[in-house]
Amino acid sequence: MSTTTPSLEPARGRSDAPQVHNNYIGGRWVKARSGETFPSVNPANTSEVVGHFAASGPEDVKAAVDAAARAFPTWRRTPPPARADIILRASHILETRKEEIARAMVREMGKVIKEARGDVQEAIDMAKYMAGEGRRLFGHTCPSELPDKFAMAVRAPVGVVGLITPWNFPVAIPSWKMFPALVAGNTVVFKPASDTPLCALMLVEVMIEAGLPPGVLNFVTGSGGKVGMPIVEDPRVRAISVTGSCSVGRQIAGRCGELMKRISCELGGKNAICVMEDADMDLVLEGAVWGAFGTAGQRCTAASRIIVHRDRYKEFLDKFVARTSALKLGYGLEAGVDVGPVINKGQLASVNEYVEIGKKEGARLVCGGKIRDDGELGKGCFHEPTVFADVKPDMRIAQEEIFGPVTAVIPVDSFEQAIEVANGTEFGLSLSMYTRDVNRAFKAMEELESGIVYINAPTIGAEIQLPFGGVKQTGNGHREAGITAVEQFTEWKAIYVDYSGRLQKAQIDTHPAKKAD
Ligand code: UN1
Repeated sequence: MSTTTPSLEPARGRSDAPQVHNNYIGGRWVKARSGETFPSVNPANTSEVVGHFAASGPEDVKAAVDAAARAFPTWRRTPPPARADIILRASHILETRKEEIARAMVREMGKVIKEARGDVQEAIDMAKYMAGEGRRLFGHTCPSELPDKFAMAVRAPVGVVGLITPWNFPVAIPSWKMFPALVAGNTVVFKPASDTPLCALMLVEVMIEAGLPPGVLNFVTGSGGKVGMPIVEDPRVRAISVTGSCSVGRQIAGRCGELMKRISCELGGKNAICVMEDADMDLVLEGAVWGAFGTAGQRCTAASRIIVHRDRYKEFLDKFVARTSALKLGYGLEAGVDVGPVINKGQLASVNEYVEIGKKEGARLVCGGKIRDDGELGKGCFHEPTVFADVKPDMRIAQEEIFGPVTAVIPVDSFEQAIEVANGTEFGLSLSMYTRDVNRAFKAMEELESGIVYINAPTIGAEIQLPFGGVKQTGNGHREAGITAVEQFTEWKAIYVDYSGRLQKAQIDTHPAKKAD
């Protein structure tokens, strides 16, 4: 393994003007072959350019896959604990740069500073966990049916893997994929969302500084069509891990199916908090506001439905609306701001369209509902935190992922009905139950159809040591994080060692023919 570590990108930090940033391929910062760039802007003030990034195409992807394929044999043979040492160093560098990266994240993605720090912390946590994985990567042994024969299953890396990541957790989610992929011995081509390339680039810088050899991690910015799909198509890329919208996920998964390629998808959610008549209302309110409007509702796990027992419905609604209308919208670096902008103008229009749909469907708009185009807020993509009441479970605003600060409050008459409504969407990422009844809590854990269940906590707040992912249309059966994270990035190899010195036939020698046969 080469010990030379390439320097940080030379262009960074030399002036106040937005920098032009390159791809990182084979240990070098290189321009897109086209020579073109695209801007990344601040969603709280769209006239502020955060940086310019390489508008790459298939030829850049090819160069990145070439580099990853060249680096693979050496990286594969590097002992996992040595690979893990680099990831552990990355955790320390992330700790040192946490505030700087978090502040860049607020500028580029819009979430408020406290949450941005949490996003970077999630990557630090993941780095520490995956560094430990370097000394586990457990396989298993089992007895052979024959004497003098040993049986075991070990993990092998898949090869070159393509990571396609979203903008809503622009450091955390790449880390969920990159760290397990690397510790397991794969080399990586990483395409971040075009709304948050700066955050992704900072993570790449951290990995370089931590000592990752050239070619092991390659970074290519650009559109899904010109960069994402060519990564999927390249026959040398053996696995794809994507987090994004259902339509993108379906397109990629479909193509990977045809190409017989490993694919793990983490897609939409229509998560719900259920509030039973015995719930602690203060706890519910705090959780519901955080679950629905944290990250301006732009989490796969956001509580976009709140299902409330009719006995507490009015009380909940009045207090929830009061708390929601007190939330302060604004730029996430300013003190006292609770909710930032949505990611871009397209998303703003889409959120507002759902508000119109909700009104037309006959849901009662009780809070918010408007795009803010006044004053400072008018410079960015701000949408008021919005609450619809009296929502029917089959309305579109109760079925489709909005990915913005809009939540639908649905009254129900019983615990059983709450569970039925909670389960009644095509998604199954995160569901929550507020109750003080231990029997109901356990029943809910059993009956809620989702990859993540919370009791007396909102739908957001997953920790990296447990599996993350969902059922139904949320994904295709994979889980990120925790002990499951390495599954998508390793192949099982079953190994039999026969030390008997003779040919032993499984299934046959163990059941010799009877004399009469
Ligand atoms: C996402 O919603 O896209 O559980 C990821 C949470 C965070 C991760 C969310 N730890 O809300």
